Amino acid sequence: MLKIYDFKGFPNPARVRIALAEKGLTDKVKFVNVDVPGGEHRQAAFMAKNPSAAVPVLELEDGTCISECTAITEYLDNLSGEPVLTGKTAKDRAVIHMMQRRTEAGLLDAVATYFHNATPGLGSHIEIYQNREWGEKGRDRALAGMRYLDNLLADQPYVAGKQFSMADITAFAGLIFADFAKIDIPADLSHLKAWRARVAARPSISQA
Ligand SMILES: N[C@@H](CCC(=O)N[C@@H](CS)C(=O)NCC(=O)O)C(=O)O
Repeated sequence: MLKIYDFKGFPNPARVRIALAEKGLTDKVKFVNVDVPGGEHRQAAFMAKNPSAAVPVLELEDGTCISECTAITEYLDNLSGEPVLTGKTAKDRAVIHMMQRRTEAGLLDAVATYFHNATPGLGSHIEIYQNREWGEKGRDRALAGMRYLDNLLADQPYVAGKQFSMADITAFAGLIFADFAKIDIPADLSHLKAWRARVAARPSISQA
């Protein structure tokens, strides 16, 4: 059986849990809890699976470990049919890849920079180096990322165009993380808020 090492409720694990639910694969994996707040992800046994010391990790039946939500999602997409989250045509695949990365860097990872540097984050035993100024910069980048998405979503239903994709999952997780880190979506970003409500109504989201 496939295994997912993660910590339920955290934003990156949520990306894979949403992808699994979208693909109807949730029952095909065994979830293994990694005590991230307790620092288990920094211990040798877990770092042998992911040297980046981060969850989630997908472990295949032959022992191959795949980290990075995008790589895991690509693997799941190749396992089963609709909806295809990473695109079908050359153009769709490239646009989804681009928008995913833009959203990951400009929103989700920017929120993470704020959370881990300018707030207590996961606690002093985990946050052994913090740079407050860099953290505040992350917050600015996250707010700019939200505004960018709001403009985009004025003209298209989903982050990469007409279809729900991996880029929407990344953006949705970015907003989950923003809530957690107490970065409010600016009140005037109505398109982003409407998109969020639309995506939140998908059955895959309530399962994550
Ligand atoms: N780019 C990675 C990010 C993974 C990540 O940062 N996960 C967080 C949990 S949401 C983590 O494990 N953090 C551990 C830490 O900050 O020490 C991915 O796509 O999987």
